[in-house]
Amino acid sequence: MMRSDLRTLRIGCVTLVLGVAGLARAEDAVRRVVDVNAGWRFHKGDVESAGKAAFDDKAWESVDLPHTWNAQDGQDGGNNYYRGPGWYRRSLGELKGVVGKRVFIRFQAANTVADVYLNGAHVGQHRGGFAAFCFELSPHLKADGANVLAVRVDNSHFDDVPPWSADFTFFGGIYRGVELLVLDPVCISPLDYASPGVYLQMVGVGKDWAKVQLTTVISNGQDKALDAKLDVELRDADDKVVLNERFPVELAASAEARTQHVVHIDNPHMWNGRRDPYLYSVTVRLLVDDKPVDEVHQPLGLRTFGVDREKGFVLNDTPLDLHGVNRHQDRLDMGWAITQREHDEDFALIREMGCTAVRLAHYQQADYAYTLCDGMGLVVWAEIPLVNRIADTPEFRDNCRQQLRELIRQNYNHPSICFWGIHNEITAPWDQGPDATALVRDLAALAKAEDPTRLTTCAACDPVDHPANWQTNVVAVNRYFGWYAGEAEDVAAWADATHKAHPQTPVGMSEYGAGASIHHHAWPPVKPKHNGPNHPEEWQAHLHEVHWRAMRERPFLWCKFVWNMFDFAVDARNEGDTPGRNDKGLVTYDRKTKKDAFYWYKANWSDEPFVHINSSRYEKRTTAQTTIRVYTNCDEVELQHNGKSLGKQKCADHVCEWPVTLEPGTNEMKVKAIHDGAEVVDSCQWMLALPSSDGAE
Ligand code: GCB
Repeated sequence: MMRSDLRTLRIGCVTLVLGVAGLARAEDAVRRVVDVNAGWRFHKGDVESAGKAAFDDKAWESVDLPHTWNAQDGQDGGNNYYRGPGWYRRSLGELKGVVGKRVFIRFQAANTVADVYLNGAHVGQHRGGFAAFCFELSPHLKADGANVLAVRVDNSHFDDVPPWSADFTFFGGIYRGVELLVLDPVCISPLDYASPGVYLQMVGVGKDWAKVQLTTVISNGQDKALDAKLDVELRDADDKVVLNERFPVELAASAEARTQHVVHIDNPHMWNGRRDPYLYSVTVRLLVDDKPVDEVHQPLGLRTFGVDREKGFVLNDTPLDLHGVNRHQDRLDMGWAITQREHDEDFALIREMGCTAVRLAHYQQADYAYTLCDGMGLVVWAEIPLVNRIADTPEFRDNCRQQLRELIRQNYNHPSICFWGIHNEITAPWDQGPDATALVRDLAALAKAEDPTRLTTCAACDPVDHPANWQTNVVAVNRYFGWYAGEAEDVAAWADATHKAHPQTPVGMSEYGAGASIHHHAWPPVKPKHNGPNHPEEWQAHLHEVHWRAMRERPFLWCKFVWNMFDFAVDARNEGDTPGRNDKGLVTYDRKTKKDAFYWYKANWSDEPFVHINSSRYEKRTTAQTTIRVYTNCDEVELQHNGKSLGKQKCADHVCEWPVTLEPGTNEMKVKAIHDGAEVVDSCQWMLALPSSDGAE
């Protein structure tokens, strides 16, 4: 129930002047959303009285959001990046007045604990670095004079907030966007764990019908009971209205109502993964006295899914092999403060490689990332940051529960999400904490209570049989054969044994991989020291060849996720070619270079014709005899060496190999294939300098 202090600000005229471009244009919309990302002042460190309205911040740095204070020190190694408080301030300009409006502020994320002040008053605190959060500003807004917003964000360690420890940098700051919502006193609530306030759930499907249950959270900020209406409009992918229904709703005075209605859709067009990621759009409009006072738009994808212990993932009654990558959200020189442009680039690469699924590890990612997956038809595993070490306290458990609720409620309507991930490697012997079984059991039950339609999962590690790893509907395991332990070839026997040992639960592969530098090379590939300075690209490609050959023959592995799509920052690491980097990506941290292993997967997973010469960056050669290897999804490839054809080859299993004798000096290598009448090519240059007999090159 909402308290009656949700009164609206009743002042003067109709315009909220924020000193930001764009607001005036938003005025006509039923729901006004104002981006307040530009024009902030920032100070790293704590400052007494920085929350006060009159505080002078002129000397502070000017920044725009998204922003992090760790873009450099979080990626340069040494495990010494700044973890502490930082302050942001911004004027919302002079408030000329908002007649009967309520104003909310919504942060898409800030890491880790954020305290929000308006005009010196503490508006609210949010604990957790990855979910959106929303506070109502109305009671603290001033009718005249500037309205000053101040936000203290702190990325220190907090005993009650996961993650406690993990293999990635915890970038501090307001690293996603912030917006103001200017709403009517009677509105679809933005305060239900900062969710859209509308939940769409497919509750039944037949040959030519589907039934969708719509739950709407409505906040009545008026101190009188009201009869309102909900207008539900469903449009197909061509923007044609296919359903429009109205439902009466009764709203008690100064209270929140949760209403439920069911709509029937004739001849539903299913969301079918990458094969056909068909989306409807739903508008839920709230009417008072038959006038629209608020509206929310959400995607709707209709699908059924499940996991079969033998066949793996099944989408709309047809098996679909879930293969793809894990993705972290950071980027060179930007940390987590990325924009839609970077998300677009990341997911274009993931799509290009031919993934059918993605694990968005190890925390809630931007709403926009899940939106891209909806549109591309990628099946998503979404998760909370319950990684490695846990605490056994009620406060820690409550925060896990809060972060799980936020993840689920905020992302409920993304059809791409089929799995809620509860934890990652919390039984790790190298980071031993308290027994996590009770916590995981509690969280798995909460996920089911919040959302009975999705499956719960986890990423287990040794000891895999620990009961904390077996509390979810399906389980997956992180295994680094051929890197941290054992040989790459061990994966096949491990998969068979694990499948057999768990007759009740489907098991998948949540992580596997190897580090690789585009500057380190060795042929033939030799297994390097995982924490050593030399990480040859060829070993990574070899390891992935072995893994994929074994896994593709095992449909019972319900997921197969490479660790990782991109190199990422771990300030505590020092290995490979760059301190502070985990280099297990198939693409470099700056997204500029696709490593050879990227093309191995593209050859297996994508129909887009290409040829790719491996080791093309292994430019300086000292032995004449070598093998040229080409990854391709074309049937036949021709090789030219210094302009001379070495013949065509049928490529077995996406790999063509030719023994080559390099010539002293420049060796121009060129491969080409014809696919559907079109030529695809790749080329590179290698230099051979034979060591002289006295040892000098
Ligand atoms: C894991 C973790 C992941 C690490 C990865 C690695 O098992 O889940 O967070 O980054 O191993 O590279 O060691």
